[in-house]
Amino acid sequence: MTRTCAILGVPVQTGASQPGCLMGPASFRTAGLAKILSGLGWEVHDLGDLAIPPQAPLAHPNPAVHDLAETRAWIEALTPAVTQAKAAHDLPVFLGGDHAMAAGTLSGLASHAASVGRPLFVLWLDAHPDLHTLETTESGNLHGTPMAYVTGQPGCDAYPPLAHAIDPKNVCMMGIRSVDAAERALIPQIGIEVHDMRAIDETGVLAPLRAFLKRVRAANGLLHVSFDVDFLDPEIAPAVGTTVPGGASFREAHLIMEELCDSELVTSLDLVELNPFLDERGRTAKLMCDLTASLFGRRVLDRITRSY
Ligand code: HAR
Ligand code: MN
Ligand code: MN
Ligand code: MN
Repeated sequence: MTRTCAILGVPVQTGASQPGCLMGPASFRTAGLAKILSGLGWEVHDLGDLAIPPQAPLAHPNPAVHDLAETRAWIEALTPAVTQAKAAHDLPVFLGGDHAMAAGTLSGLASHAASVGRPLFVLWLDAHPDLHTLETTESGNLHGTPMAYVTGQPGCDAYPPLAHAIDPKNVCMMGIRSVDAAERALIPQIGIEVHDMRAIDETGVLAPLRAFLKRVRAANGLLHVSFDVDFLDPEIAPAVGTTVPGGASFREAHLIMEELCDSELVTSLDLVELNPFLDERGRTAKLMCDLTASLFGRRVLDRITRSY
């Protein structure tokens, strides 16, 4: 049976410090994402771009916080749209937009997971854990907050009330290499599994990924992958506002996508933080599309057996 994939554009950029992520969905479409996925045998439904109405400013006790009303509105618009997109398609792809988008996609997916009675797992590919609350963020850039919100941390009550929190023990982070003090304290406290770049250097990506996928399978979980462009090394992916040196290589990233494909466990995907204004002749957009292709079944040679 043909598997269906939805594409939903989410042109949010107010969570970042500089403009440009607004053009993310257009850049993915220009790079031919829909055609690539349909070429791999998927039935692709492009749902267009989500929008929010203009917002009146909303103040927060933390004076660093900016564009709070916009992020709130995106979460409110996304939550039902995402629940619906997931209910109707095997593998919806949410095109950011900055990573504040994940506050809405994960809130919507958690509701969907609750409605089908399965736990939601999250593979978070990022240089950053995005674990700030609205109280701890020093930059005030709300793309640094989605993981705190969706795991139900106190300090996010200026966001819409969360119907279903995600268990932090069901989250696995890879690629992490820029962590602020408040986030550093929170990680062991809530028990998120974090494989920083040093750990990746030591073990490679495959061993920790397989261990996580084994847990997802044993729990009959849904698996959401949240892929921040800055997970990748800036040498291969320059189109992001928050580059951090020492990121994942071309092959490490493809290997993760290939293994995810073989696992057949992935049920939704975020592609976030692409800032086309900073790209070089579309190369980051093209790379993100090729990585997505690996997740959707592009391969050099067929493999017969799963390796775990
Ligand atoms: N932790 C830093 C801050 O809060 C940087 C956050 C950057 N976040 C993203 N998404 N680019 O991962 O400002
Ligand atoms: Mn459809
Ligand atoms: Mn991020
Ligand atoms: Mn990041």
